[in-house]
Amino acid sequence: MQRRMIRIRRFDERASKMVKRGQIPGTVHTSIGQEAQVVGACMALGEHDYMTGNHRSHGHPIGKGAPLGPLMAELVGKSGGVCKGKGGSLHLSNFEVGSLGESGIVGGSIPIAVGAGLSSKVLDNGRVALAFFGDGAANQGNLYEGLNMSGVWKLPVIFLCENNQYALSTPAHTVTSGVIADRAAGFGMPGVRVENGQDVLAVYDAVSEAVRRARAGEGPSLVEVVTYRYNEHSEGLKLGVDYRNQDEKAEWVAKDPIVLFRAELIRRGILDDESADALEAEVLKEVDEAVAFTDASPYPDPSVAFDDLYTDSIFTHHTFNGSTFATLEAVR
Ligand SMILES: Cc1ncc(C[n+]2csc(CCOP(=O)(O)OP(=O)(O)O)c2C)c(N)n1
Ligand SMILES: [Mg+2]
Repeated sequence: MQRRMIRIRRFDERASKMVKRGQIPGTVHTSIGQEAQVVGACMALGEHDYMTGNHRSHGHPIGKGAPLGPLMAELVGKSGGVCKGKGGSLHLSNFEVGSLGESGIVGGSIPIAVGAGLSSKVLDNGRVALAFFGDGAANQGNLYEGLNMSGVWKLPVIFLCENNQYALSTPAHTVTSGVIADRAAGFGMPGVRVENGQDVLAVYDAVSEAVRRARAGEGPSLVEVVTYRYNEHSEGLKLGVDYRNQDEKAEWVAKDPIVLFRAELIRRGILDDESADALEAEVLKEVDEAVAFTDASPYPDPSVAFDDLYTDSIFTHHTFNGSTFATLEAVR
């Protein structure tokens, strides 16, 4: 868990630098500060389980154990990337670790996870599907259609709300009526709120119970994890308004999930200072190697620009990559 949390932190820090230097086109959305929520949820899943993400989703495949090189190459648009460089930061999928895809449409990937859950039920293959989405997405209609349908059919789906308390510059409490987790009751399923989303074990325990239920055929669950993003909404984006109270931010930075878990591992005698530092150094090396892998990978040849792309009238340009592939995989 600690290794994967550090991988996410260092990978996203490097990606942030690279995007500011123009080495990654567009922008990237980091999960810095949210690592416990990401890793706790991903590690509660089994190797063959599915998950879908949103625009903030490099951390999800890393949390599920994916190697860093092909992910970094994808951000840069290289042919060695997980989507051969055509997905980029916002639309990558990584089937090797069950990541069916991200969507740049807020809330867009929730129905994909429901579809994957339906495929598991039809095929009776024991796989569960977990949809990651934000507090902003929690107010999209897609979620309620997904909760209802998966509740009626008792699908093995986990709805995982990453409540980092902001959607861009909008504080969640100004646009959210009631408690997100409590909405599950309206669909006849359990809703759990993990107040300390900076504690990787607390997240792991809550999601593990939802996974157990789903696998046992007891149906879906909604898990809301309260967390905080330390960086801007997306790297290089200056929103021009001071929408976050700096004292509030400092409070959450003081609850850094990686620092907290390091102390816990040392307290339990699983690591000592030396081995904890060694772990940090190993991960930094992995990130350097991921960048070297990316540098060595060529850009895709223009002749393959339209290979591996599938379109459907219901998809916009945003969902070209991840979601469409995901639907195909679910149908298969
Ligand atoms: C349907 C839709 N509406 C608006 C946007 C613009 N947008 C991109 S990210 C974002 C905020 C999403 O917030 P949240 O769901 O809480 O996720 P977070 O960025 O906090 O992880 C918005 C409004 C979009 N991409 N898609
Ligand atoms: Mg949010």
